[in-house]
Amino acid sequence: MFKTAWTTINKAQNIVLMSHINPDCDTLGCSLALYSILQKEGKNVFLFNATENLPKKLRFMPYFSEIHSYLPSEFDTVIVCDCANFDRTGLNIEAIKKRARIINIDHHLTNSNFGDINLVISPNSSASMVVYEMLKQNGVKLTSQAASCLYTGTIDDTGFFAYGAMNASTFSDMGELVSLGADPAFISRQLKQSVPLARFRLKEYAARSFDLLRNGMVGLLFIWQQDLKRTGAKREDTEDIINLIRDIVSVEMAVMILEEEDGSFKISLRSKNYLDVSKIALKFGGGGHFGAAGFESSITHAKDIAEMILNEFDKGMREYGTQK
Ligand SMILES: [Mn+2]
Repeated sequence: MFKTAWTTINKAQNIVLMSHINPDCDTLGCSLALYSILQKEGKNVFLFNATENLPKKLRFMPYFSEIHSYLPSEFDTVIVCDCANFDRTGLNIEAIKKRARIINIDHHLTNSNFGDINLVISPNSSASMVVYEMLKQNGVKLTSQAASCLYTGTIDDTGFFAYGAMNASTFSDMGELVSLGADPAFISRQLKQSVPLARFRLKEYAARSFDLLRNGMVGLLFIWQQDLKRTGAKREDTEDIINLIRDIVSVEMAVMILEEEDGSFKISLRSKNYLDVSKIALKFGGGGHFGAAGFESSITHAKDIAEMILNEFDKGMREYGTQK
């Protein structure tokens, strides 16, 4: 599988690298690493991301400034990174399929195998590690920029080696990336010691406003547009808030319901030990991993979404109880 994917990529001449909307380190890590390598191999490569305002925090990643929110006029191959389904790119798959071959590189359990070639390895710590494995197995020499990108994607997706599908080779791979030029201290500083004041204020709001339900096993937080306005926080500042609630000792499932600018909602789910939140997300048209998943909803009342999720929580916990 690793060979087929790389052979196909090698045959291509005009390649678009796609990452998911509201990108994180992993989706950018994959696409920027491949950009670095394919450019060196003499390909025409183009970085696409549909998000208008990319997270400023990730500006330190190599080639970040070369990401475009439009497509080039010509391309024959598209590589989609870290997307459980094609919609995550913000584009319509039918329109792209007419123009190019699609290579799907991912690690989500819920990946829909939408590509012409699907390099989906799940469970796996990150999509960046899937890319690294592909490059290694094909004897491709990494640039230091690529090593840095893949390290960043993995350290972030594993919550600094706290979760995700890790094994001994995750650690040896990370060691290899460091010897190839990734700088752990620099990357940690960029990711950890870079909290904007507005994000800090939003955390303070979250700590004050969440609800504990089901004997403290469920933590529920609503973030409304007015909360973002009041604190000055941006949408990207909400991304790790849910983890604060998950980390409370009694909490098994944390739920964050974020009101989007257009009045729709983004729902994030986290779990700890028993509950597979990717199953819940999948029911509502989303996806993710065992302990971290999400979906979008255009329902009018956020309270109704919370009610539906709580029902799924009860069902999930009952199921777990009978399996025990
Ligand atoms: Mn990922």
